[in-house]
Amino acid sequence: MLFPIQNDIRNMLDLSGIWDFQLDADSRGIDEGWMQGLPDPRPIAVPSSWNELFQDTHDYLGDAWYVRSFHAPTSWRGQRVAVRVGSANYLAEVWLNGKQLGVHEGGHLPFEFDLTETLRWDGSNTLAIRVEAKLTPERVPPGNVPGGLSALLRAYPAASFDFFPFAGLQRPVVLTSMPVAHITDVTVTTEIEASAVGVVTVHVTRSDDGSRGRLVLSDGDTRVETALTFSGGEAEGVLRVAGARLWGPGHPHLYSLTVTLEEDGDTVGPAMDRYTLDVGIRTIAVEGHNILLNGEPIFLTGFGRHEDFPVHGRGFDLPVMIKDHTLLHWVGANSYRTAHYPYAEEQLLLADRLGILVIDETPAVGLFFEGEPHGVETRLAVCRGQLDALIARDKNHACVIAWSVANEPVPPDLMARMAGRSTEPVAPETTAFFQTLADDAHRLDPSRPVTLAGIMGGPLEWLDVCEIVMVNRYFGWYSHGGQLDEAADALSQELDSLNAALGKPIIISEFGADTLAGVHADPPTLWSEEYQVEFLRRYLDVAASKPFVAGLHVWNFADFRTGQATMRAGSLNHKGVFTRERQPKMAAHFLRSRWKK
Ligand code: GCB
Repeated sequence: MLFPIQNDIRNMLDLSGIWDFQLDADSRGIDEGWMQGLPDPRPIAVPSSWNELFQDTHDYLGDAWYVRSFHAPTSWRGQRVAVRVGSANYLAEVWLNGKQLGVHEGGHLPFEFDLTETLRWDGSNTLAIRVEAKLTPERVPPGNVPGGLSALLRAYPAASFDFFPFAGLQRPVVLTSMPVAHITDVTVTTEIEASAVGVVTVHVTRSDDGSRGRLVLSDGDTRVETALTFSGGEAEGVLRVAGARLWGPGHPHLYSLTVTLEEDGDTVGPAMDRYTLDVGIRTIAVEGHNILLNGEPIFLTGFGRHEDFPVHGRGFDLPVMIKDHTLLHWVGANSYRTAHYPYAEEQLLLADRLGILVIDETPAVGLFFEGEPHGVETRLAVCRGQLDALIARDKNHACVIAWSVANEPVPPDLMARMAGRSTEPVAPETTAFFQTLADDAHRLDPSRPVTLAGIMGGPLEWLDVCEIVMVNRYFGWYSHGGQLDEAADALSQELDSLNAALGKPIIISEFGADTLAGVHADPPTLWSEEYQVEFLRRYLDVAASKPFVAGLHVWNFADFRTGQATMRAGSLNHKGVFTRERQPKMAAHFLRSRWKK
């Protein structure tokens, strides 16, 4: 699904603003016709998560209704009009003027419904979206899992993941218009030939059976174009850029690619549809222990992040995006992982523009394998759908260097493994689960490597389905607390054995210590700013001694909201090197001193 744009042919109307909102704890809304208007609404901001906005919604995850009215511009008449929702966590049902348009499952990827037949042109339209975010074992990510992470953390709400299950319409809701005969998809891949020729291959699909189109790639200095000839709604064009300026951190050069559909005929006809996107010419590959960007090894410095900020929760927030990217540069980070779900598309557009590398993660966090086999099958189907939608959405971003298909899936005998009582191989059907996801990612996008983040260094079989190994490790926090030299030894040994077993690039994709800003201790003790610095110093030093470590992502960029739990002071995970308000802890200055060299 193409990101909505406004140009001379396509239009968009952002429906962000104040909507009517009402909780529906007893699920009465459908029977009582709330899709036509709410009986007792209160105002709410779209986009935002509802949880931190009102006292009575903090932990509420049941049904809630959003309703607003709008007029469609009459100049759009005769066009294909759709409504596109950037993110509705978790399940959304949409009505226009009382007619049900459809249902969408999954909280962090966009969906759209065609309004062309339902839209009223002679008056006001009523758009209603019912959202609910119940935590259930078969959803992705899951919740209320018996014996899961929530039981371990004893967190409320009982998510099986360590971040708050923010609910609501969290990204913009946009009306789009385009011609009935339009571009349906664009897929760009780039290669570099000897003597700096950038080869940009563009695959375009369209909704009609027209035959003619055009590609233009330009950056102000260079302009390359080629005609497209469609057959069966598809065409491919190759643009060769001599002396191409490559994309990468420090030199995020972007070309602008415009795809135009032209009317058939003997002469070049008028444009029927047009779509423009940014293209960075770069390659990404894995060779031995290295991740190669444009053929050169690259070492990742950066963070796991979250979309999280006071008051609006996971709500779309451009100023915070700019602030975060500014701080990434300030601290010397060249990359981040979209832990633990796809982020807003605007974040990736910024990363393209600023030269930040992104490991793009699906919402598959906290997966588990106990229970009914059909439960596992249901989760696999949801994971596959989400991976498919993620790649469809983000495949053209230069910044995206890998797909992460899961974070810390939990093996059935985790407790025994934690206690060192089990080194048994995992059941082959569990490995098949991740092999299916890795195969899907490779099939959908052969141009990028696949990775997943293991839990406590394993299981090896799962890590081995990917080209890049990600390890989340907390020696010195969840174990070896206060004993950082022992923690560093344990880390060193584990990295060596992972390398011996897998022989792939390893990213330490999470490591960190909860730290209360302003708490100081000498000697450094748990929760103090000094301890966080010393903890990070050990990991950076161990990693520097292992040539197979290809990157370090500190957990976390900023403190973030999570469920209420005895291990989570103030319902926050305090492993941020910045506070939730984006003020630096000592650790941020320490990282800067190491990464800005
Ligand atoms: C992890 C998880 C992350 C948690 C983190 C922690 O391994 O991947 O979601 O927030 O540990 O702080 O416990």
